[in-house]
Amino acid sequence: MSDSFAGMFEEAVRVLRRNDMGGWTRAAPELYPHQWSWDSAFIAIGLARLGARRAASELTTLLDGQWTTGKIPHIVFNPKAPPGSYLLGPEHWASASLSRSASGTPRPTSALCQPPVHAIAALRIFEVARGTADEDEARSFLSGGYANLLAWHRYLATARDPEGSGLVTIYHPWESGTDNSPRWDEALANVKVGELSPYARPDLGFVDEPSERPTAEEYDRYLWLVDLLKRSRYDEGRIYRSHPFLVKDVLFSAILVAANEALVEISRIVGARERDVEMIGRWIERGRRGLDACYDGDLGLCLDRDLRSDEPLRVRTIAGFAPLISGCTDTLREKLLLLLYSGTFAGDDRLRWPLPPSTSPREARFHPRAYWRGPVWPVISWLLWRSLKLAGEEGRAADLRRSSLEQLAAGGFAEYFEPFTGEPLGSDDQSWTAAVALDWLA
Ligand code: 9WN
Repeated sequence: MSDSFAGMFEEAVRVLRRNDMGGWTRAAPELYPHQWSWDSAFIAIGLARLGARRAASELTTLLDGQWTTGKIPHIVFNPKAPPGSYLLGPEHWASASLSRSASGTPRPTSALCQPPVHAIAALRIFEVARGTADEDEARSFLSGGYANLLAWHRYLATARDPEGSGLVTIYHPWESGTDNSPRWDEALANVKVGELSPYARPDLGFVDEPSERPTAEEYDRYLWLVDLLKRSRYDEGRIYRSHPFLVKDVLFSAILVAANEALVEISRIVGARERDVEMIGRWIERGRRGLDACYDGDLGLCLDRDLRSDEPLRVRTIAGFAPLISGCTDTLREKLLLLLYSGTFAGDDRLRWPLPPSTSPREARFHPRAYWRGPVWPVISWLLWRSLKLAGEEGRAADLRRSSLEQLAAGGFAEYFEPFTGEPLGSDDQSWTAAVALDWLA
């Protein structure tokens, strides 16, 4: 561990212990009192550094919430959370009563999903445990979870990609994990909000300023889209026919490719059938082809596509670097890296640290404090760092890691950071931020 970050590892452990709910971890102490899907995957990656058993239980408790369709819901609820502490509690989603596929889960769940980091996390638990006393434990966790992970990826490759495009369709900005990113502005503008019951915003009580959270207009649309999904009884076919927000998400799709690469390795470790391995291989190829087709030569980025308007969503955000995460040709990687380190992203000389902001500061809709419209998110930095390492970009990966750790040393384990000042924003003691720090420091 690097001396200059002495004490940070222990601090990160303290955050994860504070948020430990007994076998699983809440995403943040107050703002997010439940178990979130992709948060848990990142948390498991961090916990792997403390032992395989607790890291594995982070994922198995999440997988207990899996629907029979294979979907891993974006929230598995905490039965002990104070009522009203999070805007949409289990009673609002009513998942088990509206959909038979959600009825068998021990804890209630939401009905959306989030990017599939889980197989990457599961493999990481094994890799860290390999050659230690935890290896058998990690191997039996992989054997137990393999079928769940395969079912999850199959769900994404089928229900979420009936076109066979290799790209995942999302039904709600929350599914992207990058909720108020300008990626979704145009698609959301086409959603006509109907009659909504009045609602309060508990999230605004847990941050310093409302500008750090999505606006009232955005929230109306978020809630309206959930109402429409409920009316469809969360049935994929009905949603596909009538839902006004259907978007091919390039970041989600790229994470799926990377997760499928991890699943191939897992399938070999657990001795899965060869035809599974072949099928996963086909998903990987299809995913890369789909992402290639989304590359926009003018912006030099990969763009999401609105299926309702059949138009690409033209805005420069971190999601545009999706092919770095999925893996791509050397030529495309070179072009993307040039842009990533240019003044349009991490090379902007006003930045406190050379870390990629969630939205390019050159975009008119960039906002340095507003959540996914500009701030730096450590988990996204971690994903890019991992991709750089896999691509053999050791020097760039090392710099990204160091700058990220400097950011955390100065601002703590915040949810996200103002890119120019480094001010910590959103929730304090955010679990996934502490988790990626553990991985970086171990
Ligand atoms: C809605 C928990 C989650 C993250 C998302 C982040 C934020 C929720 C919210 O918090 O979303 O899912 O209420 O704002 O955008 O990426 O998983 O940390």
